[in-house]
Amino acid sequence: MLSTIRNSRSVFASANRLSKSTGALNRCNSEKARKKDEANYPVRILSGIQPTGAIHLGNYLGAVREWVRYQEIHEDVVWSIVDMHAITAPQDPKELQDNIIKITATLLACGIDPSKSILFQQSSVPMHAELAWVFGSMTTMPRLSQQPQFKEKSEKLKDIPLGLFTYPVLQTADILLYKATHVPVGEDQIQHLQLAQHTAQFFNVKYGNTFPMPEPLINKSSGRIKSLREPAKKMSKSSEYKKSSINLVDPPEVIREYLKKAVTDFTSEVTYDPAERPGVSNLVIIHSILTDKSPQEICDEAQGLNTGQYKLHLADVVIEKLRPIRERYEELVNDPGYLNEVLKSGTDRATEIASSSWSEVKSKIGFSGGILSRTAKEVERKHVTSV
Ligand code: AQP
Repeated sequence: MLSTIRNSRSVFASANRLSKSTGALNRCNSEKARKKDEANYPVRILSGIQPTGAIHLGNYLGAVREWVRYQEIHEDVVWSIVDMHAITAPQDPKELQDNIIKITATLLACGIDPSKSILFQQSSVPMHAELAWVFGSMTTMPRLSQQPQFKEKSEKLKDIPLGLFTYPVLQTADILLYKATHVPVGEDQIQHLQLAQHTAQFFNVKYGNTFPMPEPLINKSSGRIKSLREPAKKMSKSSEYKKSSINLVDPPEVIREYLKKAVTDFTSEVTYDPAERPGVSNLVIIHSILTDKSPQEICDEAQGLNTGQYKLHLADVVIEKLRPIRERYEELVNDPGYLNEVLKSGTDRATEIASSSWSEVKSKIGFSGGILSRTAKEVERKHVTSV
């Protein structure tokens, strides 16, 4: 059964249908190109997470929980701790280093298995930066200034780092360096993926077929979990409000306190209405995704509870669901030797794949096989003449 799933692309059918419905993606991904891609490139799934803080419920329900599922149904999966992306916002070096180790421990505690996945730290494979330079030379500034994340994040800044502007180019390099065919993304990342598709297409036309056309695997939960303090915004590692997110490894008393303080409204009933009642609806959606029940089922079960009582009930559910992750995390985080070993082995495996793509790119764009091979030929010619 498992091998049938592995050998087919059926698991991606629903995500592909979603991507097909996006006009621009459709243009890039003609059915013909897709079929050709399927023949040329084996399925490889790749995604990343920034070590900008502790993994929260939004990251887990929107991404990491799905990663664990992909790992179980497909053998070629690559997860990256994208520290190079993280430094596009100011980071304290000591904290960044700690976060990388803590995120590694949390991912393993969530079920990422290094024997089934490649898990590595982005900056330990320098070819990400090298390929990003190549792609940066093929990308225009108007195209980059259209990227929504840049617009959103730069709005708040007086001095905008260049890295924030070129972030999507590095993301393109992350994806294409591994010839990833599928990329789990939130809907907010669709345009970044379109840039990766555009770059792949541009490169393939100019230098010959080199990269697959990466397709999004859209998780409907991505970006859906909102801040507990500002329910109009997504739950975020870098929020200025301390009680806005629940981290997977938060102790029970913290989870209880933060949920108790979650912003709701003056209606005491528990209903699901994200437009009119974003605060309580966010709690319902967290509950619903965690328990694999529909929001309606959650509201039906909560009948008779006011929002204050419901928050305490939800806190118990969240604490119990996260307990195994927290306990495993505590064991792992006290074993930095093992965590470093996991990252090192992930780096070795990632480097192997990346080196092959990077040599191919270098040779196609004229970075290798030039001076060196000519010199070798000249030497050979001289040798033959003198003999
Ligand atoms: N609130 C969310 N709900 C659902 N999914 C979410 N993701 C992030 N926030 C939510 C998904 O988590 C994955 C990893 O995200 P990331 O670390 O690469 O960056 P991000 O999306 O910018 O997440 P944060 O927590 O908001 O980080 P900061 O504060 O550093 O920008 C992605 O797949 C994302 O969709």
